[in-house]
Amino acid sequence: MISIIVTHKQNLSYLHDCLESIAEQKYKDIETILVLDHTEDDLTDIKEEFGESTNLKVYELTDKTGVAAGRNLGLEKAQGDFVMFLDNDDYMIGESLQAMMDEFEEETDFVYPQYKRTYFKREAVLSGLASPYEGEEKELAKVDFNDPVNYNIERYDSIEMPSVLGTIYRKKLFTDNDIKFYEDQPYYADVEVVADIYSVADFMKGAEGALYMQRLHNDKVNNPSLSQYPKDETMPYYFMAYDHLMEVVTNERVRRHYQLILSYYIAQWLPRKHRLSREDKWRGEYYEKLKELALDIDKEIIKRSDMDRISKKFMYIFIKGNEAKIQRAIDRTRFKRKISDMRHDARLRNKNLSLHFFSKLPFKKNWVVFESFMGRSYSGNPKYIYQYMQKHYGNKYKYIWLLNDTRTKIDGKCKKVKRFGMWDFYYRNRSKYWVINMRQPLVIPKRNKTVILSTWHGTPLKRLVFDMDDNYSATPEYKNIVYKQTREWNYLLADNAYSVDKFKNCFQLDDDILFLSGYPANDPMYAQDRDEKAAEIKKKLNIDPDKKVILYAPTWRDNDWIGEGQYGFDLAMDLDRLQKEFSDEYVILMRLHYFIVKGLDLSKYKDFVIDVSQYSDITDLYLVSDMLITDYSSAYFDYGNLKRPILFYMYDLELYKNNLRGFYIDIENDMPGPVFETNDELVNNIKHIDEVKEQYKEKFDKFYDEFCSVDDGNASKRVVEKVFEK
Ligand code: C2G
Repeated sequence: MISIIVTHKQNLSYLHDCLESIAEQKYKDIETILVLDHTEDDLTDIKEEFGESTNLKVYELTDKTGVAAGRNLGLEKAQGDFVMFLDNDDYMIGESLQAMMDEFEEETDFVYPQYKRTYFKREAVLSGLASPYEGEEKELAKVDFNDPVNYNIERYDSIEMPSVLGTIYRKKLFTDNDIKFYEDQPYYADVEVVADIYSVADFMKGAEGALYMQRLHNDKVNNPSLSQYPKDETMPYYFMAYDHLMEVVTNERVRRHYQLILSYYIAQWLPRKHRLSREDKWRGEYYEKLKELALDIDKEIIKRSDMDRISKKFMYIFIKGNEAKIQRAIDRTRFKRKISDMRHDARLRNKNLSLHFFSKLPFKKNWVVFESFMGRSYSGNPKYIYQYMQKHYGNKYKYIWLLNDTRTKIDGKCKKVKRFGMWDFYYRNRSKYWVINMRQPLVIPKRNKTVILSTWHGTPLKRLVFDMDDNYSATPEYKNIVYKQTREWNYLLADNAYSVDKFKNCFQLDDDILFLSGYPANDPMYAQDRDEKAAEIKKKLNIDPDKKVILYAPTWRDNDWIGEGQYGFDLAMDLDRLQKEFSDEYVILMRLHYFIVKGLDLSKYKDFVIDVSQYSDITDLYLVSDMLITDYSSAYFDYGNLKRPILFYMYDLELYKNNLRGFYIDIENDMPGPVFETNDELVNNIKHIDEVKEQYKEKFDKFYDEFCSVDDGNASKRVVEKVFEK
């Protein structure tokens, strides 16, 4: 029997995936030992769902805590001849147990699986939707699966990576040799045990049909994984682990590999940390210890490694141990790295210009920079705040628009600046106010007195940032960057009380920066001249005045990724059919999301379909249209202000809901218009739009009250009066 040992402290949804992967194994001679480490989770449902199928036995740590203690308790309780450790956030794919058991012969000590890493939940991986962990395939191509040392140890370039996870061991390997997990080692527990195991095991084999998925945590802020803890904190344990390795590892190949890893570590971190660390451990205690360890490293190891020239040079000096030379090398290495980075990166050059020059120039209390959709257009909340300021404050302020294309037409007198060009850095440094509707670039540091007015660009329907499950886009880098950016905001506008609530959680913000103002971009929908304005826009777009207008504004999909901020889009709308049915009565405005870079060829539908994807401001398009068709775009919350019918053509609802994003709102019950998935229903709903409107009246009114009722045409005024000095 195999005793599968799982420890659990938090993340019930992870544990669910993990146990499901055990339950689905055809190999049934197992027991699952779940050790609870003072968890606050309620496991009733888990026990019910997996009790039988995994032969679940639950134990609790009482006077101890930590993964090591949990696994040791599991080892004590294990009744099988074989043991396997599975982390509660990881899972198996395929018939892993069977595949590994098939490889065991009499003398085999352990059988290991293939390891892959992922940010995604099991369902996303199984359905083939989740993109693979970047670089994994390249990494795997370099190692030999059938060579255990190469695959399980030499494959990794940090000491914490080799692990016991997913491997099936003969239990006597642990009991006969008195191998236990080190309970005083909270961060690098596996490293030391792996070394112990390798020093006693003689026969090991890989099972290519077994696959263990290590889930990388995607929320560094609330739920960091080992490598994401601050180095300052984990260093003593790093040293403890390294000392242990040097003590027990006799295999020369493995020793040299660990020394190489240490060299990478020193070359990468020391020049950086030596200067920055406040407590100066990187100048004192840590520095001394690293120097001592480095004395044993053979120059040849560094010479033959794939380190870059700058790192190699640094390490040659470091391992020799001459104090004065090392100090000089640290400064020189840092400088050389900076120069080399700057040579390749114009933004970094400008960043340095900012740091050393622009940030020292006097601060201008009446300068305001505006940026909409990351410089893509003159639109959204920033545009309407700007227009209000122009009208009511005139010359009192200097207005600067940051644009990808400085030929963009902007009303009134303002300075147009190329986004990320040198002048962007200059103006952001000197201006007191930044008015944005997405996220500001961190490469341009905010000065202490800068006020960031984040207006955002929509009421959230799809889950955002910290509310996103482990699926597409929710990588730790993303969460970490957003966390940093949102710390810099001084105000965040919300269009309704619901958004206040959601933003607080998804951005992890305190109450005090949230401002329930309504959206400035929705002001024109309440303006007295809105119909005249609509007629003008209709003319500008060459729309036949006798035709009614359908605006189709779908959102983007995380899995259509092409490049950074760039996505593809497959049209699921049967335009031939719509043309046949409706071209006498309607015109369709085709408005793809600003992330979509691949345009559609609509030439065939001339006069019936007008491509307005490049049109700057969607508010104009709302004004001229008689109905909106969308899918999961927050556009419908804004459009709701016009009280015109909205259709939700959600042709990929299941996929979007379960694997791409998930929603905050109950799609089946609470949408203010029909939700459907086929072209038939689309045609039918358009045909009977008056009845549809009538049918949804009650739901629509409820929706309007909850999401649109703060907007009244005066949001710009409220915002400007609150944020800007009179
Ligand atoms: N938008 C647009 N054209 C589309 C879709 C959206 O111009 N075809 C604009 C609208 O102003 C909309 C905003 O972009 O309100 C946000 O669009 P979403 O489709 O909701 O997508 P996203 O950019 O991911 O923002 O809290 C809101 C979320 O962040 C969603």
